[in-house]
Amino acid sequence: MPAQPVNRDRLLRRLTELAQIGRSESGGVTRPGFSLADLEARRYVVREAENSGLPTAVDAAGNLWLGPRPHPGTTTLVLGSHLDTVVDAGPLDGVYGVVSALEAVENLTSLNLAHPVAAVAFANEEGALHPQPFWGSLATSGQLSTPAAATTAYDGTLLRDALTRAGGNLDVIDQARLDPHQLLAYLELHVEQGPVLERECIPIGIVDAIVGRVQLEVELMGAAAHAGTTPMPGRSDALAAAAEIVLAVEDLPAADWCQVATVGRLEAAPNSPNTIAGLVRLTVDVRDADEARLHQAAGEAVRRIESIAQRRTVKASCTRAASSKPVLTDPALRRSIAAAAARRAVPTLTLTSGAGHDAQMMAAITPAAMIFVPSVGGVSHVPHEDTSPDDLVLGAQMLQDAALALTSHPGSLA
Ligand code: HGY
Ligand code: MN
Ligand code: MN
Repeated sequence: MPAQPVNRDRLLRRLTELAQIGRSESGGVTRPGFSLADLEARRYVVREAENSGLPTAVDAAGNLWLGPRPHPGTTTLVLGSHLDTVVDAGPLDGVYGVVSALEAVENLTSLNLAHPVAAVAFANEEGALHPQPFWGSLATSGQLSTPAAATTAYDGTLLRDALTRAGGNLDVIDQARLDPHQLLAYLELHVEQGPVLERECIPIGIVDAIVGRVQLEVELMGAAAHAGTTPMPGRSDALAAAAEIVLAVEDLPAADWCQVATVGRLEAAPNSPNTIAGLVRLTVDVRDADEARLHQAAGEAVRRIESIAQRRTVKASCTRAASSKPVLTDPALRRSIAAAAARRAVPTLTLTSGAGHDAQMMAAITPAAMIFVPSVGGVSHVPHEDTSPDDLVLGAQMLQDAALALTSHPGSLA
């Protein structure tokens, strides 16, 4: 029996409806992991899946499973991405991959396949509120470090409570860990978030590698004081030190330490116009496709931060909040995706992902690969992130076609 094709109206309706959940005044979407808006989006997806007759479940890490879950006696193909977003995000990052994975499971689950197909929305991929990005996929791949499990959010709330509210349980977090013997592979469909596919007028990207990332949390402790009565010499101005640090981090790629480096988050205290800032907290995001370069660059960032802080009599503390290895995707999966596209005479292009994804965590325990669709203007993590409806539907169809080819016969990945 052939598979039902992707239901265009259903796919686009779900994306439109999900984009209303966590909508901010700017027209963007703000659904940080484990936030109330994130929980509302998860409830929406559960309703949609259960209305299609699919079972749903939440594991100990808060990952939301739609359809059959990996289980003993078989190897399951997992399709997934994430529902949580950054602050003021667009309507597609992550959610497009989850909605398309649900669509594929709905269309394939009734077929008599050699391997089951599961869909998963990984918890807290972005780390926008609880600063442990890739939380859910780190947990399923057994890479979560215990200290991270006890973090508090940027708003001071406890991860433990937020996770419980989402249906997870920190005390038995290991139960979220997947057994690699129960997995056939992992496939993730995602918007490219960059300019390549649009520039080359190619509708389908096949990802060959995903860059690695180190995220530092930096705290600068100076001395708050009156802005008017405190002489310039001898100030211990945490915000002035931070300003110099932002530029020193920005300089790392120009000095050939790494591909990109960004200070994206900065909080000053007391953040008052006529008080010298005594405390600044900021984040450093360093990325590279080479693991050694990545860690050398992170080390150089810390060295520069400490040197600037010392010269400005500010105390700096740098902690590594998260890191992800650069990974290569699985060649056999890439060939499967290319073959699925060729069957529909769809042109493809192979490219590297500058964004991190749950696929790079899952690559630690099972063959993993990604399919990209073009991003209008090459932008993402902004409200005007966009992809044409035709490209969205074609990408979902490619995911489903590749999934069907991989699960129709035993050992298809040989
Ligand atoms: O930051 C990233 O690379 C992704 O959006 N989590
Ligand atoms: Mn993102
Ligand atoms: Mn994403």
